[in-house]
Order: sequence, then C-alpha cells, then structure tokens
Amino acid sequence: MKTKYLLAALVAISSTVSAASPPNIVFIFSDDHAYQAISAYGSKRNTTPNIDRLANEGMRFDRCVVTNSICGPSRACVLTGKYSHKNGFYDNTSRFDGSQQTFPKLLQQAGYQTAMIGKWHLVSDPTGFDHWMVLPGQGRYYSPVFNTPEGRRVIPGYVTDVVTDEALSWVDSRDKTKPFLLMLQHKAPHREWMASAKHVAKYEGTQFEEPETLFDDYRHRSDAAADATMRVGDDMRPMEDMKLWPKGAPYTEQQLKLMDSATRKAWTAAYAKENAAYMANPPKGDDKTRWNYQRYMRDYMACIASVDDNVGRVLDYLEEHGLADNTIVVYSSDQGFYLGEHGWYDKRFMYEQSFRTPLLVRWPGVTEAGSVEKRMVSNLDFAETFLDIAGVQVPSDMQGASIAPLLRGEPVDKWRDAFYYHYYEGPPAVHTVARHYGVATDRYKLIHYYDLDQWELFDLEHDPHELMSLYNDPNYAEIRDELEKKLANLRAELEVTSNEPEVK
Ligand SMILES: [Ca+2]
Repeated sequence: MKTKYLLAALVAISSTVSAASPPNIVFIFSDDHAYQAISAYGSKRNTTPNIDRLANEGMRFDRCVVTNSICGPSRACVLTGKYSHKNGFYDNTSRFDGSQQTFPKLLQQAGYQTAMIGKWHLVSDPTGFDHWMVLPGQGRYYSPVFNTPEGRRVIPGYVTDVVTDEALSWVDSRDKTKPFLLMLQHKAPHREWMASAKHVAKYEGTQFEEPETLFDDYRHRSDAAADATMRVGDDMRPMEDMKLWPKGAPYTEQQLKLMDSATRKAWTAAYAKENAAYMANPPKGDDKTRWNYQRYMRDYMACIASVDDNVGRVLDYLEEHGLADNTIVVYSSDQGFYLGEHGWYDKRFMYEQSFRTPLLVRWPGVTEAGSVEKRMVSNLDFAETFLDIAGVQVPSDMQGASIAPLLRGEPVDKWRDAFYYHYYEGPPAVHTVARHYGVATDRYKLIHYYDLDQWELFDLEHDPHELMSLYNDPNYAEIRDELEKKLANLRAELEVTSNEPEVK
C-alpha cells in the first residue's frame, strides 16, 4: 500500500517535471528529395538556403539510411520505429494497420498535441493525431484534394504552399498550453515534378552538371541494375515527365485546368521555346538522354525551390511567434533519389543515392551549430528519437535507437556498425527492380537479389559509385564472410523469418 502510494507520488512528480518544458517537434518530410539536391550536402546543381539554415544552426547527418527505399514503407517505418516485416507495410500495395503502436500516439498520450498535414500514402486513415488532413495517394501538385475526418476538401493553389499554409494555420490555432508535434509532409519533389508558377521558369536555359555515371553500362554487377526500367534516357514518359505537351493532349488539358489562369500562362510560356526546338529536331541516343536529364533536373530542382521557400516560411514563423528556441526542427525525405546517377531517376536500390536520405536537425541550445555526424543513423531511429526527446519511454519492441545522444554531443560508446536493408516491391511492379536485402557498414555493402539468386559486394572506399562488385574477388573472401555473418546476425536479431510479405 505504502509502495503504491509512493509510486503514484513519484509518477506525479516526474510528469510535472517532464510537462514543464518538453520541446515542440516540427518534422518536415519531403518525398524523393535527394541529398544531392541540397547545398548543405554540397549540391553543385542547386541551392537550398533555407534547408541549409538547419545545417548551419544544427546538425547534418551524412549517412542517414532507410530500411526500405520506397514511399509508404518509409512512412510506416517512421511512425512505428520498425521494419516492414514488423509493421506490415512492405510495398506500395500495402495498407497501414492504424491500430498498431506509433510514436504520435505515444506522444499524444504524454500530453502532446499532434497534427499530420500533407502526404501520407498509407491508405488507411491516420490515427494518433488531434488534427489531420492528408493527400489521397500521391496527391496532386495543383488544387490539391485533402482527406480529413470531416470529408474531402479541395484547396486551390500549389501543393507545397498549401500544405505549409495549413500546417501553420494549425500551429496558430493549437491548444497553446501543450507541446506539439507537427508532421508537415510534402508531396514534392515526387514525379511528375510539376513546379509552381513562381519557379517553373527558374532554370530555363540552365545547363546542369551531369553525374559521372549518367552513361553507366551496368557491367560488373548482378542483372538487377541492367534490368531496372528507370533510365533517364529510355523510361521517361514524354508528356507527364518531360512536359513535351502537344496541344490538345487530354493529360495536358486536365493538368492545366487545375491551375489558375496566371499559372497556366506561366506554364505555357516556360516550356514553349525549348519544346519547339525539341519538336523541330528530336534528339536521339545519348543526346536524348542528355536532353531528358536537363529537363528532369530543371523540373525537379524547381520543385525543390518551393520546398526550400516553404521551409523558410516555417522557420520564420517559429521565430516570429517566439517558438524557435523550444522547437526541434527536423528536415528529411522518405528516401533518396537518383539524379541521373547510374543513368537513373527513382529509388528502390540499396545503392547509396537511394539507400541514404537527407537528415538535418536543429535543436536550439542543445545541438552544436554547424555540426556534422557521420555515423549511420536511420529513419528506423526517428520514432525512438522523438519519444526520447519528449521524455517518453521508448517501447522495447521498436527496432532502432534514439539519436538524441548524438544530437546532444554526448559520448556514445556503442553505436551500430552495420545496418540491414530489405526492398520487397519486385517485378512486375513499376521500374522492375529485383527484390533484395543486404547489409551495409561504413565501408562495405553486401546485397542479395534473392529472386535472381545473385549477390553484390562493394568497397565504398575504392568504388564510391558502386560500379564493380567484388563478390567473387578472392581478395575480398574474408570480408565477404564477415559481411555474411553480420547479415545473418542482423536478420536473426530483427526476426526476419521470411523474404515474402506476411499476410496478417
Ligand atoms: Ca518517396
């Protein structure tokens, strides 16, 4: 009886203490934003002054990797702190079981106000949020539709601006006696890369630097790379992706109708000259790849420009409302993306450009400004980190680790030296990327394409572009054995018992 009383008193004290000043959390999450398109990560193709503010005032993570490089699975992983085989969301045909444990639910129980605004892509309705409005499916760039608990809403305007408007309006109207979690999730810069009226002509005439591997021949690797249908040269759709819009095309009409008249005008003007030159003399072969690459970069980077503007709006808002000092701002993307590396767009592979994702965190008064962290962290760690930061106990069935100690600059004796990856959406799904799993360390990577029964091993120190598999090289036999052991250990530890999605 006495113990119970004491315990209740202790709980009361600790909840008073933790309720005193838990920080607000603003999680800005974009879709398919490559770290190569952020100037804080050294982009030579664009600048992102607002996203860079987070790096300058906080920490840049140089190797934030994902568990499964595709949209829905990444989002499910962020919410649950678990791999696909534990949260049940394997590929973009899955449906998220919203009855399971998620970090927003736990924060809500701990007294946080929670909101989810923007791209969701988990099919079922969001759970664990006081307020939500989400884009159905991929969402659309102009006049976006939102699903809300009260039904569908269509809001005129450009999606990246609208999502930010709605997010800030929620922060304005929130219960100010409670800390808050805002998940602000952009559709951009997802394919089909449709820019805002403000930026649609921003890169007209710009010549973007080509990546070294734009004309990759896919030799010295498994068949998976050559089999993938995500080539900038061959697999871009002329109308939707390349904006080679002939007059009267139904797709074009449909898209233009969603824009206001000023935007429609800006759009028509922005592509007119280049498209006319293309039609007069359509490029072939390598020239077509080069032309497609330039058009792709032009549109992709223009979408990023709006994302960056809107990150700036959020940071300014926090400052103007006295919230900046007690708010952690995180910028990340659901995964990385190929910007012509290996001749590709899209993601899915365990190669660096899609295995990695940007992660920038500003935690005023705690994280050293301008710091850089090179250890491997993951989207698997986000849920644990947010709970830890809020002073909420991290459930033992979550599979990542809080990165809060790294953000605090505390000495950490033991950190992961290897990471498990598993991609489930194989052919005939779009882009025909063979299913695979693998293990990565700071220097090496071992990948198994199990439907092909083929392996790859890369030494990132000697081959940063991952062009030469060393799996059968006798000089690497010992390293291969070691990686195979690590892989088996990780699969056992994470309880991966099948390579097939389990139907629950
Ligand atoms: Ca994505």
